[in-house]
Amino acid sequence: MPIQVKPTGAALGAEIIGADLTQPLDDATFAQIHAAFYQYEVLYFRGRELSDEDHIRFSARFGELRKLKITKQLHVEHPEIFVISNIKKNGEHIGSYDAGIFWHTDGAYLANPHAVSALRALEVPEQNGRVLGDTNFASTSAAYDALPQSMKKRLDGLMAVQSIMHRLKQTVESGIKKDYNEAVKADPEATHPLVRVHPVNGRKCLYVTEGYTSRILGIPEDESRDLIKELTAQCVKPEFTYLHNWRKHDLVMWDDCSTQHKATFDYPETLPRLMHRTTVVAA
Ligand SMILES: O=C(O)CCC(=O)C(=O)O
Ligand SMILES: [Fe+2]
Repeated sequence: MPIQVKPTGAALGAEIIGADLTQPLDDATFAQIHAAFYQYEVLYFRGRELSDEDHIRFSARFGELRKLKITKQLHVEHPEIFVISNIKKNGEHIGSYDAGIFWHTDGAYLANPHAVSALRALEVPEQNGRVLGDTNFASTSAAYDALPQSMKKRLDGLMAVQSIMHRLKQTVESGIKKDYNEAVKADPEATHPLVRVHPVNGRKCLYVTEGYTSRILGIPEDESRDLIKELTAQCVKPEFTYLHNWRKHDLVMWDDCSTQHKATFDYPETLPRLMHRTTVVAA
């Protein structure tokens, strides 16, 4: 099947045109998509409604899918699917309602973090002809490349703590949540290199986010705090970002080593938004 790869023109992201994800992909088509993914870091597919089975089958081509521990927000029939939604049923949200509130990389707090995430829009909030709830993506490889040599040298060999408690603390402090899901307490944090070497394309990527990075090890606490601030600001500079304006049925996938993302909460609660996400475990 001939497909077209159309770069967004931003530092990251490309649209894949002509791939029919409702059918199993042949190896040659998948190889093209795979190569484009590790080049552009974010890919999107639009225009065709996919089932959960299609979504699972396609994303599992990238590697083993993770069944998350956060049981409450998983799809009842497909535990590989994490539900993100502002919709309530019987007074309770049917999925995670605050995913993406801070810049983050999915699963960074795990010893073996996610490699790839694939998010599909089932319902999008639309107002005055515009779909709200964009997702912003940043290329942490482009952000690293643009650092001065002296900073690259300073970062060489540093390790940082990625902590779900750090995120939850900010969520509670900003009044979004009263407390947090018990299940995630089993995996509260992990230590990773501050600069990761991408396991597939070998690019160096800044692994530091507003949401999860609580501490850089081996340097004084105030220096760690300032450096986290400086590096997270570097990552999300407009020149390293791509803002995705969703359409219903879009499937957007991103690299969890070389990108970070943030959701835009600009839509009223009365407008339903429903997303399903699969995640690939790192090899
Ligand atoms: O809802 C969004 O736009 C992004 C949510 C998010 O962070 C995720 O799906 O990992
Ligand atoms: Fe996320």
